[in-house]
Amino acid sequence: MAEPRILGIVLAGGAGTRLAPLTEDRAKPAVPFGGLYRLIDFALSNLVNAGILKIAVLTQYKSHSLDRHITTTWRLSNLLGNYVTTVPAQQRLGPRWYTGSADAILQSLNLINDERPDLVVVFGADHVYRMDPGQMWRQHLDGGAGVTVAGIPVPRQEATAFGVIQTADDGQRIEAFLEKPADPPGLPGRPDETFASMGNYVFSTEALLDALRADSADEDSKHDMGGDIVPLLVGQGAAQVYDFTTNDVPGEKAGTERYWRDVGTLDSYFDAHMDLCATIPAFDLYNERWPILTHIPSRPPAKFVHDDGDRVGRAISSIVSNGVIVSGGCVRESVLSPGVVVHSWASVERSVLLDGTHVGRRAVVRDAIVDKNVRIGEGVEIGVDKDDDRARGLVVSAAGITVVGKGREIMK
Ligand code: ADQ
Repeated sequence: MAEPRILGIVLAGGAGTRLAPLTEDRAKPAVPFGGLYRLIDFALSNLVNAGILKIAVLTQYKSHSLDRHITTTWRLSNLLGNYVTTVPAQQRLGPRWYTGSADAILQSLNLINDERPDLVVVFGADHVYRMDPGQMWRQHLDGGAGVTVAGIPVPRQEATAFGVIQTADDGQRIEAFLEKPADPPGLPGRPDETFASMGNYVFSTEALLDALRADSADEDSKHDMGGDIVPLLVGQGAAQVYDFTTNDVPGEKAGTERYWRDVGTLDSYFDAHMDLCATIPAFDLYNERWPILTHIPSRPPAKFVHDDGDRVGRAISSIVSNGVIVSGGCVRESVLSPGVVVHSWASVERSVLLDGTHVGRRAVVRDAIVDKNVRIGEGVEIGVDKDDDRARGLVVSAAGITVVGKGREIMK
């Protein structure tokens, strides 16, 4: 077969309630990550780097900042008919918003009808990873299935949050698919691990359309991709798995362990940032052969000033974006977004500071996630005494990470 015509669909309607307060006024795919990025940049970069250049991003919940990010950043050349376009919920099939991710696609069928693709590649928007989807759709074409689901082994106790894949003896055909089972089954010979769906699918267009039509007629369905569409195709013997651990990405040493993080909770979001700060990070933002693309704000380079006695402006094991000024404070194992300012004798340790946040003189910020444009006053301590943090109305995560919501001003 000649190169297949492919339409990319990115599901970006998720509310991300477990990331609150970071998702108080933005959709989960729009949550900032890694200093300069938004979560959706990872899925979009993977698709675009693989040459999928017609992409619809289906949005619903609090989509304004997501829409602004996509329309200002992801502008592909119109001349060649390429696009990344956001598609808001529009009540195309009656007076209802999307009831689930499959309904989002059903209500957007006009996009598929316009493009007439051979394959529809449906990716989630919530994960941090690097993947070449080309290897997945080539396996899909070779295997002749209706859908191919990307899978990754995860610890069994974490699999309650995922779709779990059980394969036939050939290791490829999916025999059973359990969406978020209470007691996930282990892998043969590896009882502590489960094969989880990554929420990324390659569909042959006809198989997707047939499944969506059948599902829309089912009154008991929740019209969800993982909960309904994939199990329907599994029931027809038309689903196969793509093992993400076999994916090779240009610029990475063959055999490098695949990194994939669902940053759906405050703790996993925090941990993934700490991964970036490691000397040899498990996820390498610096691989220029498979770049993670985003909008880089035009701000001046980062600046570090003061070196007198106990006042040294520095950052160690940290990611520091442009527009940051570290003026006589010390930053360790932290990720600083554009425009963050850290003043004299302040200490920022194991923290994620989003755009425009200021840390005052002698303040301490530790084990914390601080959203945009927060003012932390002189001498204030955040993340040091968790009871103090809760008393100020801050969220403290299960693992003890303090989270400061957007625009807060915290003074002594
Ligand atoms: P979840 O992530 O829990 O599980 P879901 O909440 O449907 O499933 O989110 C999947 C993607 O769809 C996300 O990118 C989300 O933003 C988006 N989405 C959700 N509702 C939407 C809507 N109404 N309109 C548009 N987009 C919407 C899924 C699979 C599991 C799999 C995990 C992997 O169902 O089988 O294991 O992803 O994380």
